[in-house]
Amino acid sequence: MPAKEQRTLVLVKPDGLQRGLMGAIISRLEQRGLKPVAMKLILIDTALARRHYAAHEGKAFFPGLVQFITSSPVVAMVWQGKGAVEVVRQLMGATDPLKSAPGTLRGDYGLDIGRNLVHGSDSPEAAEREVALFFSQKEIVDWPRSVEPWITEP
Ligand code: D4T
Repeated sequence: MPAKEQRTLVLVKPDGLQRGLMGAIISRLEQRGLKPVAMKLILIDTALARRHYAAHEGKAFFPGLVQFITSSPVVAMVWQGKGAVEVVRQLMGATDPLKSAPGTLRGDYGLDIGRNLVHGSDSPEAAEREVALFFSQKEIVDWPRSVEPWITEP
């Protein structure tokens, strides 16, 4: 991976798949210029959910959060590009869709903080931890993309 690029974990949450918004969410990341390097549809089990959301253990919304994220499949992905962690956070909008700007994924498609459609790592350190939680090294494909010089100046 080029030194100025980052990788980040993105989940299309159960509400995104149930509502048929997986394609719309993926399109937005693609159109921005980020490159997918790993992708799979999975049913998250309770153990993985608790590890992924370990920072929220003990909070009032934690049981509901674990119940929701394990209730139906998600699409787990790794996206790569310049500033990928911050770019994905901006594209998602604020955690609470009611506070998300129009034009963001949550601002365009969501109403409820407990059904906010998409997850993106919130720091490069979190991204590293979360990518390793969901994907083995073998599942991450470092593929060349011919359009690259038209997206990022070499
Ligand atoms: P995730 O982690 O899902 O990408 O969301 P954020 O990074 O934007 O927000 P977060 O970690 O603070 O919250 C994780 C997850 O918990 C849900 N949640 C959060 C909730 O149901 N009620 C709440 O009060 C909060 C703060 C939504 C996202």
